[in-house]
Amino acid sequence: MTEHRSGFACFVGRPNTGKSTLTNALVGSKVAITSDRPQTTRHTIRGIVSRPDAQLVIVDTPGFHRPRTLLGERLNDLVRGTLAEVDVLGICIPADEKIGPGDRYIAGELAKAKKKHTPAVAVVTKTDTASKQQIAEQLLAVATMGADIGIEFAEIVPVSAVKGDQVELLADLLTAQLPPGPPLYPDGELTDSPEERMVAELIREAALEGVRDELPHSLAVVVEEMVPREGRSEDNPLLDVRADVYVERDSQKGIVIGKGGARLREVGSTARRHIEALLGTPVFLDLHVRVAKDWQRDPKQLRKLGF
Ligand SMILES: Nc1nc2c(ncn2[C@@H]2O[C@H](COP(=O)(O)OP(=O)(O)OP(=O)(O)O)[C@@H](O)[C@H]2O)c(=O)[nH]1
Ligand SMILES: [Mg+2]
Repeated sequence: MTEHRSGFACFVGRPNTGKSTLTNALVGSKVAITSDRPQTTRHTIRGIVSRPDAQLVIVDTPGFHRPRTLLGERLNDLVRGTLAEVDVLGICIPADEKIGPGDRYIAGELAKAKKKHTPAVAVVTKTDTASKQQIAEQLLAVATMGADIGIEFAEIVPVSAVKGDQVELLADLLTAQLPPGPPLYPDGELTDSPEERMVAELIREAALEGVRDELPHSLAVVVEEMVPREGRSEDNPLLDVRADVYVERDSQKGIVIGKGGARLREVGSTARRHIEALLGTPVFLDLHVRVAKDWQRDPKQLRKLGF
């Protein structure tokens, strides 16, 4: 029998490179919300992969971005802190996009963290969107970038989280970099995110669908209350969830609510289905849209919204 291993791997990378989708694929369950809007992830989210020989905890991060607001700066600090704490670093670079300054900047941040001898793995994501030749070229380009920056990747792995290609292999390769140790979380636990955070995220994910420009960045969700409806019998429960959807300007409020409230109703019913699936109980979801003026730049508001 081999020795049991356990520890943490984190994913960094430009916005939209598939970090959260890959985290979910590795865990085999949706622990992080995903969207085609950049900067979807705003917290570090731990997804737990338990196997007989190892427990691999994936830390999905907001990536790294050019900070334009106080929120952006806070998120970058959060990611930097995570890099210093994990056992193996993962950088995600999509197969279908040329390597750019953003990737090189992030690889540079990894190189700094790697000074502490943390191994780094490069993941070429979204291989289902690229030809074999494109993938081969990207693997080479990633190795070249690593050499330029002075970071030697322990592995460079092509994966498709959507198709499930090579996801198992990536789990094996990350696990191989972990130190020996006992499980860190109880078997069967998939994430340590509090339920209220997960519920808020599912609402934000539904609200992100179909909004454009600056609005995705302006959205924040806070769950104010989650209580079982009184007077319900045990076999007919209902959970009352009351949540606030925040935007930054009055003009955005109307967009989120939609004509006659149509859009908000749609967001509510999509989110409710996902929350019911997560919690395994029928839910009554009560959403309110509120304005928190320029919250991304305001320390007080950021605190209120959980950053
Ligand atoms: N075709 C394809 N699309 C993918 C794959 N992985 C992710 N995507 C898509 O890429 C977009 C971004 O995915 P996310 O997982 O949210 O990316 P992220 O890196 O976590 O993004 P941020 O949290 O904003 O930094 C979504 O529309 C995903 O559906 C993949 O393997 N194949
Ligand atoms: Mg993400």
